[in-house]
Amino acid sequence: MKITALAGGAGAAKFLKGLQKAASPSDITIIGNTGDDAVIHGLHVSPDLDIVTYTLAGLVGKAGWGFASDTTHVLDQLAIYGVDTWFKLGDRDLATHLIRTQWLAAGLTLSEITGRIAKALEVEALILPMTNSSVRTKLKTAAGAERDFQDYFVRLGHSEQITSVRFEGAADSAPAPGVIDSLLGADCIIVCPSNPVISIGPILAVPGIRSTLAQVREKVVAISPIVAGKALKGPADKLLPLLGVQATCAGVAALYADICTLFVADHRDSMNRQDIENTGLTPIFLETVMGDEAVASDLAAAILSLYP
Ligand code: FO1
Repeated sequence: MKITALAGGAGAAKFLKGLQKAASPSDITIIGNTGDDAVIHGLHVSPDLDIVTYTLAGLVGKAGWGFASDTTHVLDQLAIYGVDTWFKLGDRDLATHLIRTQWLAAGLTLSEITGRIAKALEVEALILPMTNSSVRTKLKTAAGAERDFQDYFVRLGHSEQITSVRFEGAADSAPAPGVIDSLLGADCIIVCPSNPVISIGPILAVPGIRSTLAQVREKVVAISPIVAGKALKGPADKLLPLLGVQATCAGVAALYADICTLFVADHRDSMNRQDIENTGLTPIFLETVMGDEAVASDLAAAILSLYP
């Protein structure tokens, strides 16, 4: 069974680790968000692609990003030189960004580089960036400033009130090679439990991706990242109202109504059944709070069983 997944960062990666257990890894294609890519200390960082890669390789750190047990000698030395080191890059992680930046300068595409890194870390699933072009998530604050994604998310701890989000460069971007084919060729497409505004939003903003999903929506299932009106991690609950929906699983269902037919919400939210049905989607209530890998693989297996 061929499976394609749309993924943001840590929430998606936890689910994908379970999916890798429930299915054959070589049958999995992951389309990753690159809207939160950034240039830090002159290096190209692709946080969501790396989070997924390191997690599937079994190497991710406790925080859900970076390598486990990494050291910070380079950052510590930069701090001695007076450099602001708010974005925590471990030494081994820096090697990834160094080689990515070198390979980009040598003319390789982000797809090729992502594939090389995954292969080196022995990840069998195919990880594709949503696009090889530059698409950057920008957030407008209530005070009128426009923030780069990592500035808003990490440096300022997503504390500011946001009035709008845009994806710079999206209109002129194209899906990376293999993205559309993987959607058309999949038996099952899973929208991971990632932030619909800033993780899945940039992927859907790449021309051709949303329209292709709409075309094949009978085989698309989305998983709610909102449980009991709260995002398990990050600012999804604060950002959903920007798209005109409530911060509930039914609000997320409304955003995905054109691109899927099945909608997985947490069993704690089963009182939202009617509201989800009102969006036209069929709700399925499962345990989605992935406290450990077994919950993630059970969730993945339950979802795959919907596509016999
Ligand atoms: N998230 C943080 O909250 N603080 C950090 O210092 C940080 C560093 C970091 C380094 C490499 C990387 O790949 C990810 C990193 N993240 C960090 C996570 C990242 O900013 C976000 O979780 C994603 O961009 C949103 O999915």
